[in-house]
Amino acid sequence: MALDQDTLNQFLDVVKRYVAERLVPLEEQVAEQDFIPEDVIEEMKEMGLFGLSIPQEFGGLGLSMSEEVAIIQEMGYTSPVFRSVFGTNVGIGSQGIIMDGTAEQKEKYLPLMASGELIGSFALTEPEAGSDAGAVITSAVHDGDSYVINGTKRFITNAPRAGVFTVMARTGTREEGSRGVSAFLVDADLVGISLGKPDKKMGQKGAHTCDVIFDNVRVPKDALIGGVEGKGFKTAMKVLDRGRLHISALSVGIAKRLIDESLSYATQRKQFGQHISSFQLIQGMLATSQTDYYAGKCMVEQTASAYDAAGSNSMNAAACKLFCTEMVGRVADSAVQIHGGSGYVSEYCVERFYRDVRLFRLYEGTSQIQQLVIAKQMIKAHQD
Ligand code: COS
Repeated sequence: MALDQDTLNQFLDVVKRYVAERLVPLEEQVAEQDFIPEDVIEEMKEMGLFGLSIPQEFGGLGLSMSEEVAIIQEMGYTSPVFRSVFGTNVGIGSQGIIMDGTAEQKEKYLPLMASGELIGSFALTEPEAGSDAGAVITSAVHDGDSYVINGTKRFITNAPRAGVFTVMARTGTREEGSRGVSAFLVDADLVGISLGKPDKKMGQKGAHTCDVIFDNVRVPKDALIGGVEGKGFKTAMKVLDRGRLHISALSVGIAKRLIDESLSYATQRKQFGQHISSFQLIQGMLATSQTDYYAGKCMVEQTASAYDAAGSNSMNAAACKLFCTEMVGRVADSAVQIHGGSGYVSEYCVERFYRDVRLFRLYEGTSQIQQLVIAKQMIKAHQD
């Protein structure tokens, strides 16, 4: 544990209050304007949220995985776009450096990421390489003391705010597959980098994604993560293992919010002369959602605790992501159902959350990719 129990409890309390008093009242405005006010971002920086997982020696809070999932569950109680602003710094935008970066790379980037001064973005997906992440065609060609990067990355979260991209690019041949992929730290202000137009998304308004285009972008040799070619795919997979647990915790937090919204509505709304919460068919939906939520929470906390004790377990991280993201989809669907016609209009937040949570079954690996990861590990373990 990075924090003693009292300090962790206090921090959890601060985040919980901040979510309830500051962020929840802003949700509608952010969704409508597709924009998070700068002062909120500044407040989140001051709270240390950008550096949750970054080691203390680099200015972060250095939280353990168990501590991180506890905080992220609290953050899940509000619109997920607030978490998204700092989420890449905590996860996919910084972890490549933390896990595999050189001492110089850590020194250069992590303190700025921990404070939130620098936003890190993760650039893996391409127009033709989504689930098949080992098939990236963005190239990085060695040229003297530099590499020259060319290619297009797609759906890149926080790209418009990013100061540095972790870019997975091919240094080897296509035939080498994932073994020919390397990871680079590419500063966003380099000549040759441009952004596509903002993606028009189904939900998560306020969180921004777009294409990032690299046109003959020259980066120094020491931009290669860890200084070794051909390790980029493995770096990406390790980063995603951790990210999948983080997204699972977020899903659990949102499920809790949706259940509370459903309970509030069901205990106030009257039909047939009674509160609808007195009807067993409504109770059935509430009870199933609560059971789903509790199962997800137990899974996430158990997997995070095992992560702290023994390191990453890809199969269990994928199982958490598969279960928790599907679970929050079911809970959101029931929340809309419990709200009846009101659940379909934007006056009630369940309609927005229903759209927001749809993303979780897609990014950081679709549910089907999680199934593949789980089955592959099962079969391997059986054969070993
Ligand atoms: N940790 C460390 N190494 C890993 C790993 C992990 N979690 N997963 C795979 N590897 C290693 C393998 O051990 C293998 O190493 P060797 O080449 O030394 O044998 C190498 O990486 C290739 O692994 P594998 O053969 O399993 O790769 P596949 O091409 O079959 O792809 C999937 C595996 C499909 C699981 C991967 O491409 C994936 O996760 N895709 C989804 C990508 C994704 O989540 N995209 C979201 C965008 S980011 S928001």
